[in-house]
Amino acid sequence: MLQKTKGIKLGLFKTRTSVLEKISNLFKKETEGENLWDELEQILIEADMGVGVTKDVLENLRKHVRMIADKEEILNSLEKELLGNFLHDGRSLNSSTTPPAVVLMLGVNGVGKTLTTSKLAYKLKKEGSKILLAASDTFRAAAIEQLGILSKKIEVDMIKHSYGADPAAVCYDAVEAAKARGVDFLIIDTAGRSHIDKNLMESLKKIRRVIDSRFPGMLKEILLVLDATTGQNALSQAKTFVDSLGVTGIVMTKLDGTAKGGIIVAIEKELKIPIKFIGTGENLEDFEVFDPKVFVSSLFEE
Ligand SMILES: Nc1nc2c(ncn2[C@@H]2O[C@H](COP(=O)(O)OP(=O)(O)OP(=O)(O)O)[C@@H](O)[C@H]2O)c(=O)[nH]1
Ligand SMILES: [Mg+2]
Repeated sequence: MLQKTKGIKLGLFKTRTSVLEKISNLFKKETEGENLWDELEQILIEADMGVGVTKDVLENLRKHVRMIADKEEILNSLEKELLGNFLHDGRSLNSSTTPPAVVLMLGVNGVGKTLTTSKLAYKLKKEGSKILLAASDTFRAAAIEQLGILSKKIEVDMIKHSYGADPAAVCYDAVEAAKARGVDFLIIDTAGRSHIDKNLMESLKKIRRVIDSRFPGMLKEILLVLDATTGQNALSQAKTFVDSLGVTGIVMTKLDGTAKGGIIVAIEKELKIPIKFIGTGENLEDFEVFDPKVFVSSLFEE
């Protein structure tokens, strides 16, 4: 538990120091009245909490706190208000009473799908589950090799075809193999490309169709991987995936690389889809189940 908290705290280092520094400066400058509220609004927007969330949070805050007495008071109240924006449940990974549970990883290029696929596999394996990976990114040269290296590192088997093969055929074979081998979770890595790429969307829809029609009920999770460093762009990308493919959960990666970690709040509030995991670095261990309470307290704890 202690280690988990440390993970997210370090991962949120840039966001936390930026937000806290700016709030400290407010009090050093002895900003008062409307100016103080305006500057606070600016701080939350700069952390990428989004205009909607920021307005709601400050409106509620103003109802309860007429005069901001000190920094502590503001931090405590902000913590409470931000927490109110998160969903109450549905955060754990969907599994299956009749395994395998199939987990499909989606996202535009470079967001961290392949590394996240391996991080998730590694975590589930350490928890005692039997895992199989599928290299369904047959589009990018070297994608199969990249997942191959990671799968060896974590000692998990991988199903692959060759470069250029039909991604849905890889998935079909992988589900058959997962059934035959008594696997608990089959995790499928897919190709990236720009989200406006029609071919990618069609290819992903075909994967969904094949799994849903040939193996009804087995697709338990469609995890959308989003790169926190892309800020509000992540939100528009997410909407496209949610509308065309359905998404059961979100993984927010690269939180360690941004001062705009507030995007987490904006995404969950706007999409009403649970953020299930976060990535906080390039190591396989830099990955954890997302906990809003820990997130919010890590954000404001000095
Ligand atoms: N700092 C940091 N880097 C990350 C994190 N997750 C992924 N990366 C890095 O992001 C880069 C891209 O990761 P990939 O897993 O290859 O991304 P992808 O979405 O599979 O990319 P494509 O297959 O090209 O679409 C790599 O250099 C990863 O090490 C994270 O949580 N933190
Ligand atoms: Mg990849």
